Amino acid sequence: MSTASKTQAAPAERKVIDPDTYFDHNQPPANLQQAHSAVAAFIGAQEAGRPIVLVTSGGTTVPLENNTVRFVDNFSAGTRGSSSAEQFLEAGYAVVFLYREHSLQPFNRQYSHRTEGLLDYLQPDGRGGISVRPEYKERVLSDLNRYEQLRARLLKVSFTTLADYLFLLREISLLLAPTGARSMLYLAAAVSDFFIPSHSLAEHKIQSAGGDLTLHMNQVPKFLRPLVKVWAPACFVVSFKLETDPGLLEPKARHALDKYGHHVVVANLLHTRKWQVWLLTRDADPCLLQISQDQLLRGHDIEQDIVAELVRRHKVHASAA
Ligand code: PAZ
Repeated sequence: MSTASKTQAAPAERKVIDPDTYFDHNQPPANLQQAHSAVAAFIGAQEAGRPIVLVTSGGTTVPLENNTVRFVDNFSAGTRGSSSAEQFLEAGYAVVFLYREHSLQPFNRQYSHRTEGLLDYLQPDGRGGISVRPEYKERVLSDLNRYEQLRARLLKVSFTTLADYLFLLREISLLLAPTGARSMLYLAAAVSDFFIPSHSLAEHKIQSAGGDLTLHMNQVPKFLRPLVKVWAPACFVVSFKLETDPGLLEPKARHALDKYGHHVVVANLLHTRKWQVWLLTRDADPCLLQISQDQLLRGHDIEQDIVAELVRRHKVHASAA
């Protein structure tokens, strides 16, 4: 069989597999055991009653080859997740931050993925050491103090592929389950809806000598269902819904709420996501959260408003449990 044809499955093979079958047929990430131990120890170290949140952030990749040279990526810089993690820390939460490797991270996000790199903030101090350039000093010191104060309540775990993400999501959800309503799952990562099953993956780099490449991708099983019903049934679950067609946003968000029975969907449109989102629940009208362009320019992140509102709702949920 040629490499190119190995990446294609005949339409007749196409079916939606269930989550258990997915885990049976895909490889767990190399950091799964280490993440299990670190998250278990982190949860165990939190003082009684401290709320805990799992924040997922960044996009998953879907490899086209086992020895991966090419992959399909999902859009997300990790701004939403990393900024939200900061807000949860400020609100007193312990945060497990499950993020796409090399995407934005809490606090450090202000100093990466910009025109300036680390070295642009620094200068030799003339005595063989380094110092922060005077024009950045105030900002760096304030961010550093904030980070130093809060970082003990932050645990970071990274993923790259869809499979990494799903294995880690299941593992961390199962570890959080015994903490019940005290924990929130805040699923802001952009997760692929399609993947190439491992048995159809090319082993080596797909060669161009064979001409055009046609990809056939299967639908990813809906993991929110077991997450809500089986993995972490007592936790407060918030999912995100991203659309580009405004007409689809509310119906799709409502459909997710009805289908999975979780607590909140945060709905956003690609081009307005930094200043406008809607919080949807089963029994109320959508709650619009919006900031002005002026607020945005002055450094107000909409995540401050999203997290404040969710913290309020989580408290209600936890006290009713
Ligand atoms: O990471 P970012 O700030 O660039 O984008 C955030 C987002 C749009 C990925 C997030 O708000 C979101 O909607 N996540 C879920 C995407 C989905 O529907 O799969």
